[in-house]
Amino acid sequence: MCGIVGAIADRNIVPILIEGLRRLEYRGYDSAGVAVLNSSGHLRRLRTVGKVKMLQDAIVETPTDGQLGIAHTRWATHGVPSERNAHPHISRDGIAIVHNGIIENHEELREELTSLGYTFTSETDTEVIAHRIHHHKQKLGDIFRAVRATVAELEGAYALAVVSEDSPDRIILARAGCPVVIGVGNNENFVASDVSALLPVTRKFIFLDEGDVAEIRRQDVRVLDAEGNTAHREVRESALSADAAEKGDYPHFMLKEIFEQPRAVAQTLEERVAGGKLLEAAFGPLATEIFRRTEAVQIVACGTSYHAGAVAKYYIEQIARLPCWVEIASEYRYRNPVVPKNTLFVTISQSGETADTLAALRMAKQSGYLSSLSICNVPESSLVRESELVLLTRAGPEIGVASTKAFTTQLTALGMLVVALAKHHGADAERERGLVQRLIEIPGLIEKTLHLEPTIKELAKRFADKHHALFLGRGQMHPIAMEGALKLKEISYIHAEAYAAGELKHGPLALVDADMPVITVAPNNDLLEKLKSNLQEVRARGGELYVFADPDSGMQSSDGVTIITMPKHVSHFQAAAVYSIPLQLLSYHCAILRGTDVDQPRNLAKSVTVE
Ligand code: HGA
Repeated sequence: MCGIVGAIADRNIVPILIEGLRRLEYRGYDSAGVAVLNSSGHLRRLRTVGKVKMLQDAIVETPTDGQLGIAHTRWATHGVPSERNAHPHISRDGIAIVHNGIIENHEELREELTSLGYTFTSETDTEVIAHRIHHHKQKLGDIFRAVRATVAELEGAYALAVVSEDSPDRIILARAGCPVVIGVGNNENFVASDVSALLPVTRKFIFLDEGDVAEIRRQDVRVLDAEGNTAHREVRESALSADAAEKGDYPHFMLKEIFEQPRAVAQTLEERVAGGKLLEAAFGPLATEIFRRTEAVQIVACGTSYHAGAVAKYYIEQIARLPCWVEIASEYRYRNPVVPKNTLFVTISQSGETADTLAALRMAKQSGYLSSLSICNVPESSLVRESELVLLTRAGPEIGVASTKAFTTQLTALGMLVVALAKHHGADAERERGLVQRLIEIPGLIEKTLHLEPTIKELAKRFADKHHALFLGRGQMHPIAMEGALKLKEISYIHAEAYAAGELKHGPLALVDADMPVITVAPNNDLLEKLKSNLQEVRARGGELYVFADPDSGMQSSDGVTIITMPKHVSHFQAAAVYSIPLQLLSYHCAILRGTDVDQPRNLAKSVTVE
């Protein structure tokens, strides 16, 4: 995924730009570039394909320094990864821009600019923005006003940083659908797409709102809102650790990663939803045509990713009204499946190197599927390279072996897939807007749920000496119960099983007694009353019940029944991600009490690259 860094200071800013890009590397990219205003007032641009290290080497070879500049790591959406498509893009008379996002009306704008005599040197959607700014600047005379006139014409999503040779004292920024943050320094200011890029130089940040256009100078920041009024945006202090691969103040990576989920989910949505719409080009240039033709979906994955897929099945069937099947990769790859016409093959993997999933994809490519889509956290992985469509989760590096933020970002990415499929199969713009809004609310709901940690820590004391536990759920919460049981097994080594609550009476009820805690997730959905009956069956056999319940579920704690109240207003489309949080916290605290190695549980590896 693209990253932006910019700086204006009284010192050479090139090392700041490079370090910033390096810190954004985990997001994935294919090329990198800088544009710096040198001491003679000219923009010097360097771009390279590959790692930031290549750009660093190019800078050593062609010494480049200056006190104002912008830099970019590109993850191509329009035009192949190449030097000429890498950002910054330049227009006549020394205007340079870097851009994150997708401009949906770029073809129209390109045609108009071509007729005005502009020459294009790249295949990107971004280059139209550079020329458009130049075009407006000729009439308006000022770079800030030219950027404002340009963004008014853009459809899609963007974060922009713009510099101009004739304005050597400022960087212009704009945001719609993609984040931009201003880093505030002493007699120097910075810009980035993510605070982590700027942590070595400042802890003070101003977050731009949707539609804002801003300019930063050495000693000044000016922001205009979408209506063109001067806007006051608060300066906030970041509590983030300067090193993302450090535990910071957390005792374990797993706990840190649990608490990173609001941000990870929000990042997964960035650039992909804007103005109540899903920008489906984020899945790849062929996405629209493929989703239009999709008549069924086959999902294949392993472990936690399989559980994310199992949740998606419910949503794909209920919301997009398409048949969907989910299977464990190690089983799927040795079957000889019959593939219905126009079936989309979806793989899910954190690392993108999971051997069974990769083998399943390779087999599927010979089996007559419509197309392949991977949902993955590692942009350079084999799964991503070998799939036709890709949607990257942006969880950042996940170091704890037990997956947490990778899971909720997978659910988010699958939520976007559901919206994309629904759009082509009957959902109107109103429905799309509603679903997109539900997705956007998930980070806030997770944040609220994380406040339950002290309660769950206390609760864990009642589990730590148990040998077995049963997790129950119904509908899309059944896979969440499975994920809860997997987490508890993985890190606390307590044997745990998950059942669809309606299955209890067909066998597992025989296990229930006072020593078998039964954990249930109970959002307020149309299966709630059925679930309550199943819980009565447990209680009648002396089982201890722990229920994470919606405030409107009507359930209350009583003898042998502990109700933990979840945040209000969690809708059907949000419940899976939100209700997985307390189960992660519960397994974490059980593991702590049992003294296990939380981040590296015995016998397990993070990326399962063997069969
Ligand atoms: N559309 C631009 C930027 C891509 C991007 O933001 N990726 O995350 C391009 O293709 O260069």
